[in-house]
Amino acid sequence: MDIVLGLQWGDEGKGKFIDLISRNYDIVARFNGGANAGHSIERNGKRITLKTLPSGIFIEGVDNVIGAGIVLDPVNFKQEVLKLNAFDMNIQVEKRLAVSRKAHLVLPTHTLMDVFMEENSSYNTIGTTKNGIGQAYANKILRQNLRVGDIDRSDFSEIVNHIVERDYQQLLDYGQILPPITDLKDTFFDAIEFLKKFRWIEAEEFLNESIKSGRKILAEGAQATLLDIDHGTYPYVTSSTTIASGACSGLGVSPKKVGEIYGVTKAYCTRVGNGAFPTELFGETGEKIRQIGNEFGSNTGRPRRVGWLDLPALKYAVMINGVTQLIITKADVLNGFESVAICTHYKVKDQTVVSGLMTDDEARPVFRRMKGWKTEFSECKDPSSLPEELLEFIQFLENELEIPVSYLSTGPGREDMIKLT
Ligand code: 2SA
Ligand code: MG
Repeated sequence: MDIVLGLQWGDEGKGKFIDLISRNYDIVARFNGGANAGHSIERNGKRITLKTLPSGIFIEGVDNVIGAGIVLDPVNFKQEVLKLNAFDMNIQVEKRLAVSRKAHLVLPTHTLMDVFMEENSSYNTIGTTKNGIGQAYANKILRQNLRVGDIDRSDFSEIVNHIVERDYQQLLDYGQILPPITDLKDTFFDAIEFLKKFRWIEAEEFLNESIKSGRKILAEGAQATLLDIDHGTYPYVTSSTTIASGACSGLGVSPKKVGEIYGVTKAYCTRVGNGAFPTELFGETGEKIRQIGNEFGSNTGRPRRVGWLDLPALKYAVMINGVTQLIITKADVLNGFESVAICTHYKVKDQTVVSGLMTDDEARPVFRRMKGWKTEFSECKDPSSLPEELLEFIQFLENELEIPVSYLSTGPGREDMIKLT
């Protein structure tokens, strides 16, 4: 099993990379998160954003799996599937997807509670995607949640009604203005009926049997390393394990079965939501990168914060995940820049820090300026056609991180990806 994951704060272009390489695999499996993901893929010049569905869904012959580590919102899932089936009549998600019976369900009140907490927290507003992710995982940890397999229980509706009514009342007591509870329930149970059309499986059995019979699995990470619940910029993180070990726990596959770990990074940094971002750019350059790079949340449309590449954070992410190959995306966004910068280390008081996550206000990033590159990327099809300055940028990262850069993405389409090694 190989793993693809983001090394920054998400939106590194994992979906596009997976879409490219998934034809080399038999199975693509999502292991964490849920509808908070926004994996954008271009098809015939049109952009489609996947949320809960794995990014292998476009490739005929690839089995897609939603693993136990996922929190699945049936309502959101139904909308996503209908949209995708309408977008491409040949896909028929039902045939290409199987869902773990152990995946957790997001209830409508989880989402409402997420919105309430975001709008009323007095001390740490996270800037969530308001998809009820934290609430669903919290209830999972409390051992109070329902899973896909529970839908078969005779008392399933009774339990859902109990939880939803209880939490709805709590939100009313807090003074929230809410949609009618009957609407919430009807939409939810209708989406549950829809979910019944899909194959529910013991995903860990299926995946391990597949490995035994020589089939190749690609584990697809959502969000990214610096948003990991344990190792990210807590509390400004998501609620799941986004790192390589999350692929093993979220899918039920042993670490012994892991091969390549592809880490995806942009040539610069972005972040949506609150929390530390020491290389953030506030002026004209930041705005320019945001506009050229179309740095807006793919589902929520939120403007993403933008900054220079953070090498200490990248080293930390490579270490935590055991990345074996680096993928650099969006090099084209910096095309034509006179110079680009990379934060090589931090000064914290009189200390120098070369690897780690800087959340300390006193940490001062120290930048290395490098000459920018200028080329016609549409004409660059192999490494030898890349501008020298960009090759130097890549070489610098390879030396510092001690791993090869195996792919470089130079545009939004699947064909805009150059294999370097
Ligand atoms: P949540 O909703 O509880 O997971 O939010 C917690 C933090 O995690 C961040 N987060 C994300 N950051 C970048 N991209 C994400 N996915 C979408 C995208 C987001 C969108 O690909 O564009 O459409 O805005 C994602 N999902 C979660 C979030 O910003 C919080 O900081
Ligand atoms: Mg995204």
